[in-house]
Amino acid sequence: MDLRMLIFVLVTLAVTPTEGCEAHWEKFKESCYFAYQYQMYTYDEAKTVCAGKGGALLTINDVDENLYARGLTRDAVDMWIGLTYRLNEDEWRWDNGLQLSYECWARRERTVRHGTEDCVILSVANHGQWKAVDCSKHLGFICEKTNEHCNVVAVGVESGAIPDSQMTASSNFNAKHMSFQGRLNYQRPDDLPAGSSAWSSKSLDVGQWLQIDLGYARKIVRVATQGRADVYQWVKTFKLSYDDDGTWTDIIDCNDFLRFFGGMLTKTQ
Ligand SMILES: [Ca+2]
Repeated sequence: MDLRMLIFVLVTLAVTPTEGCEAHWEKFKESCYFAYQYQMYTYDEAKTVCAGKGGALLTINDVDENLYARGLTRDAVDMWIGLTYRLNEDEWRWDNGLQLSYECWARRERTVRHGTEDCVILSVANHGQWKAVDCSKHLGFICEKTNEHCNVVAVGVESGAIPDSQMTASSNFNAKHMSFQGRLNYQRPDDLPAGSSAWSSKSLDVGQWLQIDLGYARKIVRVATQGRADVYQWVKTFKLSYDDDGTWTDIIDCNDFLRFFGGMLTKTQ
């Protein structure tokens, strides 16, 4: 190794303190964290600072993350986390709107909520447990950047967790190409006729649809499509729409243009 290469390696190590996170951010599992404890901010100010850095106030999803966050406080300063009573006046919610999957309230804190105590801290006095305080206090805070694609799980079309009755279509070509056969990697059960593979509409025209009832509101981040298994036939492009209030809404892009997906180039790609 010559000297230039050695210097390059040393510099590289110095400017990337934590693999996968920007400088000054710490990595833990799938997220990057930044603890502010030298300048004090209100809850709203802290939220703005985190957003300005491409993150959000910390959301605590499990006991490991809570212990890690407690370590970030260094037992010195109370820190805001992204938990508030202001989004929904009936319950505590994470600032991203999600419900709590894990809770770590200091003793009696959850039930005792006084007037304006609508925001939550990791409390030093309570060893990192959660405490509700007035949102206008000036405190430290923790920002988190998370990769929302890290915890993606299949909704159940491929596995069958979504039953046949929740897969409907504008039309079906015949009994071998029903809507419920439009599953990824579809395997024909023995009691269905040979040649059963893939959903196909009755006619070949624009406007045919396949509808999946997800059962409850879910955030969809990926859609996979696939051509027919036994014949070279596939959908080239498609659009996506969703309905959670009785009105179908098309997926559009950031410029309000209707977004088309797919563009399968071959039977399987
Ligand atoms: Ca988190």
